[in-house]
Amino acid sequence: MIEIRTATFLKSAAHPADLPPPTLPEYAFIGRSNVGKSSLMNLLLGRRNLVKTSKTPGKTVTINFFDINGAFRFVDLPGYGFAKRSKSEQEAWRRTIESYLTRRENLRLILLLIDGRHGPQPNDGQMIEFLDHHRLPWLPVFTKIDKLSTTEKQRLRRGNPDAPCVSATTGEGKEETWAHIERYWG
Ligand SMILES: Nc1nc2c(ncn2[C@@H]2O[C@H](COP(=O)(O)OP(=O)(O)OP(=O)(O)O)[C@@H](O)[C@H]2O)c(=O)[nH]1
Ligand SMILES: [Mg+2]
Repeated sequence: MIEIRTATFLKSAAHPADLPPPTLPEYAFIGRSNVGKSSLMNLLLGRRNLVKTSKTPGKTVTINFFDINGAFRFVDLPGYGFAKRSKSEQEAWRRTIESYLTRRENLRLILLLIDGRHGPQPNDGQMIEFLDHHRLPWLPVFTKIDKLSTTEKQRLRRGNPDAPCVSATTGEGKEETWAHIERYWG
């Protein structure tokens, strides 16, 4: 597992023009609002509250960049499926995210987080179609597995042998997720 020497907030971008220069490899986290993106990033980085988490879904509305070891970046993408967003806000979200995902030459891997209790939802399916259509490298990650019974966990793992199952609460799955990320290194 990689040693995290420094992990710092780099910048927020609301528009494609605000993106930092594509000078370092990026690993992006995407998924429904409240699925646990920010919490997983904090777990992987061993930082309690570097990436802001919230009980209120839809909190992250910008693309947030974090510099790790001056060597690569974690990218927190705003969650989808947040019902209270207006049509025009959803449209702005879609444009910003799609432009980032399809035009970012330094994007190495997209971690698509799925709630382990519910499995993929229709909007997860749409995101997967989008990622596959653009031939983008992505990895499913099942979250909140501390909420699953042993039997449910076994079933999830058997059905998805190549996907990490994680809990930001217990730390389970941290090393497994890093191992996957490192396969897309460089
Ligand atoms: N039990 C449990 N709760 C979790 C876990 N990960 C996140 N949560 C909780 O789920 C809520 C949302 O977590 P966030 O990490 O903020 O989720 P997010 O995907 O970043 O949400 P948005 O930024 O709003 O899209 C918070 O109340 C977290 O404490 C987990 O592994 N287990
Ligand atoms: Mg978040």
